Amino acid sequence: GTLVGQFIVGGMTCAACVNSVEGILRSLPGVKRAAVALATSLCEVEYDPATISKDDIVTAIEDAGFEASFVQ
Ligand code: 9UX
Repeated sequence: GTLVGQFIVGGMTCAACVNSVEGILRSLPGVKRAAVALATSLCEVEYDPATISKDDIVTAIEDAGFEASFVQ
């Protein structure tokens, strides 16, 4: 199955940051879809919880140099 999680991503200051975060997320095993909105800092990720957890997703965003928190 899949879940759709929403995360707030901090530290994105230009459109290339959005591409960077989306690229990182899409490269993660278990992530099926990732979309980041620069204006709202909201990031929606469709993922398979059997493969990757929401905490893994937060950690991957933080490892790329941004801030991240799970919303719902
Ligand atoms: Mo823009 Mo973001 O020059 O990591 S790419 S600030």
